[in-house]
Amino acid sequence: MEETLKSFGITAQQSGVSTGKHWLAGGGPVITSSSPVDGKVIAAVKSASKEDYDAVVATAQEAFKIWRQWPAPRRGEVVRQIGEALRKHKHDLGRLVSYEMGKSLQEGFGEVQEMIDICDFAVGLSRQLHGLTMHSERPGHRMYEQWHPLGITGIISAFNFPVAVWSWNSMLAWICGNVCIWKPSEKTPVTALACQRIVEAVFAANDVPEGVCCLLTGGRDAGEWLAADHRVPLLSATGSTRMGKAVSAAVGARLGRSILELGGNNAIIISEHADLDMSLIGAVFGAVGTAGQRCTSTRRLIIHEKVYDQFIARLVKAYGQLRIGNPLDENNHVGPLIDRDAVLAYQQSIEAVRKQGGTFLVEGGVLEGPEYSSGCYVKPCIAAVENIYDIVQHETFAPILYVMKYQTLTEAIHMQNDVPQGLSSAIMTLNLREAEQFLAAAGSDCGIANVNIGTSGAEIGGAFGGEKETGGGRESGSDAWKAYMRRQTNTINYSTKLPLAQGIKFDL
Ligand code: UN1
Repeated sequence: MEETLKSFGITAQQSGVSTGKHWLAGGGPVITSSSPVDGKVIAAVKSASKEDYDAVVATAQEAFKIWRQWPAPRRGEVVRQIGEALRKHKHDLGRLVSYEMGKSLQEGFGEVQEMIDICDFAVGLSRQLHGLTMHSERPGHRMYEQWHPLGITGIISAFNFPVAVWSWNSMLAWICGNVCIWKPSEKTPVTALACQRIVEAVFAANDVPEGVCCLLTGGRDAGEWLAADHRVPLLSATGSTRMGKAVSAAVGARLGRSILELGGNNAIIISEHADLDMSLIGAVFGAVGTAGQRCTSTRRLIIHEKVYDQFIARLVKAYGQLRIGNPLDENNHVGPLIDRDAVLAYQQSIEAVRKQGGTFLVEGGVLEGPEYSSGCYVKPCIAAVENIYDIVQHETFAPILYVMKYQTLTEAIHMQNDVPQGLSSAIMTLNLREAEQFLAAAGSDCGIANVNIGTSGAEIGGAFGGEKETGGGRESGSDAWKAYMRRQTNTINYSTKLPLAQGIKFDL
């Protein structure tokens, strides 16, 4: 890994605050990043002080004055080059993601691929920031709308997708003409340093002004500075519902804008008409992929009573075949949890499941032995539960899968919706009526609803996000870009009169 760090110019003692050109001293507390893979320290990163923060914001404000005037396709060309650079660094960055975060190497590469994909998407979009034209009710008038850059976009990202979620936000924000200040998770600052280096090189080669791409390593304080700061018109935050509520309240108090992408409690309904082979892969990958630490991870399976026993038998067998261990070894399916706190939360949830009446069909537990010396490796487990249990209503960021039975699809949809979160959902069925019922207005209440696909692994082309306690924000594809711009309605009078709207007469 040392070589990988060196290739990104990352040292063992490193500042984590950058304006895109200069690295500030980093006067805040030192954040030590250690790998959940083997418990070793990767780097000690100096975080931002309030003075660093103010310096970064001041630089970003100046940069915005210039960057907003670059034509959007020219900004897109810079993002195209970032995509090229990411292609070159895919292997190294993917490995670093895997090592610092603990997801499997395949998924580390997949994460970098998402970044490349959003770059490509943003390049095309840079020529398609379309507004509408309207017909004015007045003669000799033209009405249309334009989308203008907004200003500083703050990005708070989570440890589980330490680089991809930043890229969804920043690539769109940049082509939209905004400047970005990124506060990465304090659990994964090193991958953020690597991304910053990659972007800095591309920006330098294109004479992009200093301050368009800022990195602000820090803890909760740094997030609070961004949330309270009226100089930051938009704050996009990914993380827990608790964090999102605090961000939303602080940004809302100053009538700023936020994009929130918070917790999920995602279910797959497995119908009696499902292809069970397909359902098995979807369910297992959804539940154990990234060790259950995606916001889209499958937390609940709602299974038709006619196929319940058969499917559970296959599921239990599949869990028996899972290989848990070093995620950099491609033979392993499941890596570690992010840290020991996460292990504790996993253990507490298992305890709560038992207390509330759940029965384990596959037992969990913390793995021990030299290969698991970081103390972060746990066994994916399965519990038969009732949807209404308090613990089932919560998102535990760990590979704990809840299973439950249903009789009618209406009942299954009710269970699927009957949780506080509303991110991702899926139905496995070959029956057209069932699929359409699931997707209809009275069907899934989630931001993402899939048929014959699991809950995780969304493509970047669609808008990503969810309802209720998931926060309501949308990032990534479709027209999510609109949240990063301000809309302006323009009415132009090219007649020789000044007729008033609504037929009002006002003669002097
Ligand atoms: C997240 O877990 O915060 O759909 C993002 C997925 C990934 C992104 C997950 N494309 O699972």
